[in-house]
Amino acid sequence: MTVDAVSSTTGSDNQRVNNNDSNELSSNMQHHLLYTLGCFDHQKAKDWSQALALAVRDHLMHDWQQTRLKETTYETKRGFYLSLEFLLGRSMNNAVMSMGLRSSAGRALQELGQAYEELESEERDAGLGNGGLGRLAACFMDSCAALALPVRGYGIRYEYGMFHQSIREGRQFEQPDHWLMAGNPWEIEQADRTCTVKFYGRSEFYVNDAGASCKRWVDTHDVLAVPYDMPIPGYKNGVVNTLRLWKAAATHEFNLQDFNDGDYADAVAQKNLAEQITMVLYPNDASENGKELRLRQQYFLASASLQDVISEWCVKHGDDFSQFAKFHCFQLNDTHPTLAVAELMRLLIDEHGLEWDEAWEITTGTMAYTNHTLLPEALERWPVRLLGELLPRLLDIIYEINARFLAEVAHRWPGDVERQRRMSLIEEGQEPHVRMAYLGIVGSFSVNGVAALHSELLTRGLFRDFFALWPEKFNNKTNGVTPRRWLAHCNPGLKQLIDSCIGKEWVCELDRLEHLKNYADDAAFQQQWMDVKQDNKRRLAALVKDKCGVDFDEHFIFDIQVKRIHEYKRQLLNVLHVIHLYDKITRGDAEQVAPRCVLIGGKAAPGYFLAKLTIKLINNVAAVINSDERVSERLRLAFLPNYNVSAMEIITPAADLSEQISTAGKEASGTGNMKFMMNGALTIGTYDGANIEILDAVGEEHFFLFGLKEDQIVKHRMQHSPSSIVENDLDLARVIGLLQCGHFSMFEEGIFQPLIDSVLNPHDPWMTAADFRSYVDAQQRAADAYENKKLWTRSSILNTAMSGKFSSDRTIREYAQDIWKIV
Ligand code: 26Q
Repeated sequence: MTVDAVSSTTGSDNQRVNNNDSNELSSNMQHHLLYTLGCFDHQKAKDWSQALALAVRDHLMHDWQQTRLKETTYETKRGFYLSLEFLLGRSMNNAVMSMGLRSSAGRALQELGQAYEELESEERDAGLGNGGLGRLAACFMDSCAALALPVRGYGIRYEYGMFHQSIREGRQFEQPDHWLMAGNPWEIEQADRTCTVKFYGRSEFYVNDAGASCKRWVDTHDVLAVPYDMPIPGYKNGVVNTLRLWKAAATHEFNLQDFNDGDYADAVAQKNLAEQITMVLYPNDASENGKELRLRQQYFLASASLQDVISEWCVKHGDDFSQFAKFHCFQLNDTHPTLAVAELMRLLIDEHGLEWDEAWEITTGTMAYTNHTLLPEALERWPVRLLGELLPRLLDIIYEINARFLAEVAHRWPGDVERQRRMSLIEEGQEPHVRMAYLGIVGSFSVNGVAALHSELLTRGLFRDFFALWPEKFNNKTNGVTPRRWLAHCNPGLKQLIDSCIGKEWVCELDRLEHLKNYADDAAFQQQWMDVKQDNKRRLAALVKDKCGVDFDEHFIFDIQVKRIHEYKRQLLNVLHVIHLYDKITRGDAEQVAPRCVLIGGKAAPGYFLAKLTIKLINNVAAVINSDERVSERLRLAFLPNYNVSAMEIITPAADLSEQISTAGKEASGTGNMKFMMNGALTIGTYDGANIEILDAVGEEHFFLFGLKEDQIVKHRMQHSPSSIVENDLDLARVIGLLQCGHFSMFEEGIFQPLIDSVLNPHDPWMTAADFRSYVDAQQRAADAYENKKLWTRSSILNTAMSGKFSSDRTIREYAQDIWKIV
């Protein structure tokens, strides 16, 4: 953009208003209001919001075009991030900040009688993900663009994203999230890049023109994949990368055929069947495992994305794939897109005439797999029967990959049949299954975990046999989060304070935050730091009041746990502690209890009984605590409904204490822990996932560590005896007693018994009783520490100062250097 001679400074970002930008935005908004949106009068905030989005989008089109043109010159290698989930949240602020338009947009809107913040909050979250894994993909896209790396995301354009959660009588209810209802100004349909994805049919032998015997996939039911592109702007660097999301549509031929046969109704039904594929995001739910529609989604993404990349390649190189691996790398976000391994083989062999060995070299030279879980029950397996029906040609290929792989195992460990059985891609049994993680490992040149402990546990446990065979494939890439969204955008007060001390460069070089250490003991700076936190706490308190009707007092410690509800994450342990505090206060020990507001939020998978019951417990306990005046002077509890990305943007800056309390060895990494640390919260946490690296970075004095470690858990498991723990711990006994006697379920007798049983179960996999005492003690240390505001603030500053490692820029640099080899 040209620089205008007359500029002034406004806005929270202290950016200069560029009058050209401001005028351009203004006239483009008015243009879009009338010509694109057809608003003749009575424009509502949502209309202005869309008009603003379209005007901002116009502004980045030129950079988008330039970035795209560079990609297809094949001068450099490119990365492709394949993921069933991209949990983007809102796009507006990201785009506006990236292009340095915040002040200009503010001015333009002001002159049109609108407020930027209000329009920003009109945008619906793109909730195209469940939680950590999906949000990680979104942070990664942001970092790739910020680092000007040629990386494209491929995902699914779900019509319905993550469900909306409401709470009635303390229980979770799910409503569909039709986020596209009012249109999505950030997407552009690219109909001319539509491709066809095959399903069903059968594979047959035939003899090709050269007289060779080949296989092909015939009598298929085809579905169209239509791409929708979303811009991913880099932070003030002129780069705009692409996130390409696929929508399923019925093929024209299909309809025509049936229409011509006179079978109108059937044709329409077929159309629906095809379009079902991208209708809804699956919640991460064990009870949903093995669903055919989910498999169709996975293949749909893998096939469409690979075809798209290959067709771009062929424009320049025809069927010459000799250099293909030099220019492409596919990162598989968990096993969800791992059918890509078999699909790339199929495309290269069946559609482009390569020999097996050549195709295999390309496949294993371009695929890289990331694992995100250690829970054995979460590892994906698909029934062979289902694969054979839905994707017969892929099953052929998987069998062939397995045969060749097992020959390699047999060669390495002659006669070790048991090992072959263990490592086989096919799990034998009544109903044989394909082990998707093993397909990912065998078909990739790189396998990584997402935190140091997690990666180590993978090679020691789940993937031990594969590590013995190919140690060089395995590596760690500790997760990170984007500091643009998770500090600069969500915490403008802190951003301004940090900018004023150490300059603005930290936004793209987060290690620079370490300079804040020099201010950690500065009384004036500490006061400013506290003031920002108080403001942020007031902002969250208003949200809690609005959504939960609970009064949060910003002078209390804000103790927060927000994440998916799962037994291993132990929201239950948190509630047990809250009940313990309640018990202490009602017993007359109030003076001993430091004033505390506890906030818990998160969605339970719709079919996950104990997770949903935990939500009910939190709400029932909250109702008792908040209505008892003796207690509510010191203790408040609220469950925030419909926790999502936008809610997190208000929650993170307001936290004093971040709850990261998973059973050691179960949380692969965690990323909420990083967002909280960056915003100056202190962590109360177990020795698990990335908590360990947070602890290492900030030091034990500024972190409340508790609980058994992973190796202790393994040892302790055998003799775990919750009943004797309860016998020897009066506090826990009283908590269980309160639950048991129905104190929190007055008119709902016995409803919490399953939760009580889970704690008292000697085989409790989550070891809740075992960590109770240690947790309560750590909470006491946290409460005591909070009494000394200066020391607490010092620790808070040091947490932010030492959070540099947890920028996703660092993570992406590591992917780019070590795996993708694109820098
Ligand atoms: C599987 C089968 C059928 C339907 C859904 C799923 C499914 C969907 C989503 C399974 C798993 C997920 C998501 C997993 C996830 O979010 N894992 C988290 O990944 C984060 C990023 O690496 C880590 O920080 C967390 O520790 C990990 O739990």
